[in-house]
Amino acid sequence: MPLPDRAALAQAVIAGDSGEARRLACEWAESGGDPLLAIEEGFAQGIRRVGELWEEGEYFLPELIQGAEAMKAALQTLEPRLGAARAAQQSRGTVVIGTVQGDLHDIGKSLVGTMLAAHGFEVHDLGSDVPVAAFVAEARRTRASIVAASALLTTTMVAQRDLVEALAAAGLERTPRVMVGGAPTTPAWAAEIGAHFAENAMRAVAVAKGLIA
Ligand code: B1M
Repeated sequence: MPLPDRAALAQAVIAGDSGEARRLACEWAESGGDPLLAIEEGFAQGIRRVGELWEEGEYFLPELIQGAEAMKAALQTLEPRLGAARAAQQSRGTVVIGTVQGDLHDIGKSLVGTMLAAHGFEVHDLGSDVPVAAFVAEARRTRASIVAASALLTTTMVAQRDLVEALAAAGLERTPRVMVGGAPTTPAWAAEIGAHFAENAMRAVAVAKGLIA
C-alpha cells in the first residue's frame, strides 16, 4: 500500500476532520511509514496552518479546537508506534514534563514526552496548566534528572523562569536540569533563564541525552 500524501495528512487537520486524520494515520502506519515523519511533516504542518488561519481571521475558536482534536486523533493512533522500541530499553533517566500554568497547549509537550519515552527515558507527564510547585514536588518524588517545561503563549513563558528559580531553591538532593521549549521560546530565552532549549521533539531527545551524559 503506498503512503498517503503528506499534504493530505495536513489537510485532514486543517479541515478539523478527526475521522479522516485517524484513518490516514492508520493507513500511514500500516504502509510502514515513519510515524514521526507523518507527525512533523504532515499533521503538525496542518495544525500550524490552522494557527495562521486563526491569526488571519479566517478561522475562529471552534475551528482551532476541531483542528487540535484532529491532530490529537492522529497522534493517538501513531503514538504506540513511536514507542515500539521502549520496552526493550533500560531507563536512561527520569524526566518530569508538563505545560506551564495558565497554558492549555499540550500537543507539542505530549509529542516531546512520547519521544523521550520512546528513547528510553522514564517520563512523568503532569499534563497542562501545571503550577511550578507541582513540577517541584514531582521532581522531588521521582528524583528526576530533568524537568521539561513547555510554553506556547508569550504570557506563560515567564513561568519557565519561575520554575528554574524554584527548583534551585527547593533544596533537592540534586537539582534537576531544566529543558524548555514551545513556539515562542528561543535559545536566547533559555540561556537567559539558565535552562536548556530544544526546538522540536527529536532535538529534545538529543538535548536530554546530552544532559544525562
Ligand atoms: Co492556541 N495559540 N490559544 N490553541 N494555538 C497558539 C499558540 C498561537 C501562536 C496561535 C496564533 O496566534 N497564531 C497563539 C499564541 C500567541 C502568543 O502568545 N504568541 C495562541 C492563542 C492566542 C491561544 C488562545 C489565547 C486563544 C483564545 O482563547 N483567544 C487560547 C489560550 C488557551 C490557554 O492555553 N490558556 C488558545 C487555545 C488553543 C486551543 C485549546 C484551541 C488549541 C490547543 C489544544 C491543545 O493543545 N490541547 C490551540 C492550538 C491548537 C494552537 C496552535 C494552532 C497549534 C499548537 C500546536 O499544537 N502545534 C498554535 C499556533 C502555532 O503554534 N503555530 C496556537 C503543533 C505542535 C506539534 O507544535 O506545540 O509548537 P508545538 O510543539 C513543538 C515545538 O514547539 C517543540 O516540540 C514540539 C514538536 O516538534 N516543543 C518543545 C513544544 N514543547 C516543548 C517542550 C520542550 C522541547 C520542545 O522541552 C520541554
